[in-house]
Amino acid sequence: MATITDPGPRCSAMAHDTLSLPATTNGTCFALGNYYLIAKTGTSQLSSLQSLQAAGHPTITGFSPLTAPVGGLVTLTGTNFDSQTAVYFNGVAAARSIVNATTLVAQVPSGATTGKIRVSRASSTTTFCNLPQTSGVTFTVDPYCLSTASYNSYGAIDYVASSEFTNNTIGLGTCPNYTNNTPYVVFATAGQVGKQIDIQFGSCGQPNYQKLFKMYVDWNGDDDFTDPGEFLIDAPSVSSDVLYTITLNIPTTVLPGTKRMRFIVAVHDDAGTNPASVFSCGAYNFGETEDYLLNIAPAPAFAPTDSASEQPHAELTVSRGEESPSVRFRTDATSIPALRFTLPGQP
Ligand SMILES: [Ca+2]
Ligand SMILES: [Ca+2]
Repeated sequence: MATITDPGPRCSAMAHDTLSLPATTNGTCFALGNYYLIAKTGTSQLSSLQSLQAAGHPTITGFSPLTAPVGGLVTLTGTNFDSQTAVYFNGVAAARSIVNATTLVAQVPSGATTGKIRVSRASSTTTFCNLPQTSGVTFTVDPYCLSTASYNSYGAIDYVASSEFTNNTIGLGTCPNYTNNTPYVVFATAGQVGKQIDIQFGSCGQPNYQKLFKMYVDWNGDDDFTDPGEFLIDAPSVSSDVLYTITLNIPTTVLPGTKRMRFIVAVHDDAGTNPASVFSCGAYNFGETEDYLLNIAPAPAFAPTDSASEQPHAELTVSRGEESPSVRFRTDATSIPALRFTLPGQP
């Protein structure tokens, strides 16, 4: 048996303690209660100590999605999640909802920056040793504002296609609140007139309630959709299962490069979701926000003079299906339970 008397510089924040343990490799980290210690002497018995290491302490094994904006939700998987589990995004404490001992949902906190996600015991000030309390993968904070449905039902974007890609989720039975589709890129040229993007909405297996649709592009690349000309389509009423075509005219003045493009479909209801209450940022009750990228190439050196800036920036037309199928208005949009987010130690 070796006597451990000094936790060493790697665990300098924790209380010193004295206890007897089997001889172990110099520098090995192991746990006792809420404390971690580094062995200072000994050369063997390492394997017999492994089971001690994670006792009671949370570990993180993965998270999804890999990127989200401030306010977005990230599902963590790991071990020993309980009411004492604290979550940090690159050092910034986050509210979280414990689902069970191996799953929790954390909310990206204000002030979070891109970096690793860490879990720990809320009551512990221990500097952890070499155990996996920190994600191996970096979490990226999306600089764009959160736009999301609060509940996953009644409305979604099921199909988006351009000449570059087809993103078809019709019939998959999924009904996400937000989808980051920035791996899908639409290519266009500054000044181009009539770039087409097809889009279709769905009802998540529910009745076809009346929905609104809005489209934004961050033309000047400053991570928002609020500059003049960035709010492109404001369609107060669209239907499920109808193929629409967006006809997009690219401003002649836009600088080359990738631009964020945002689609929002939101179900009309009696709890405040109407066209006047849905913006490029924020939450609405039912529907889905999807983000894509638009890659703008420079205008040709000798572009025609009939400038696209003279044209409307975008319009939405029915491409296939009924223009005015029977749609209903939601009147029961209340009382769906949501995850409850708290910081450890708060009621
Ligand atoms: Ca979708
Ligand atoms: Ca902008």
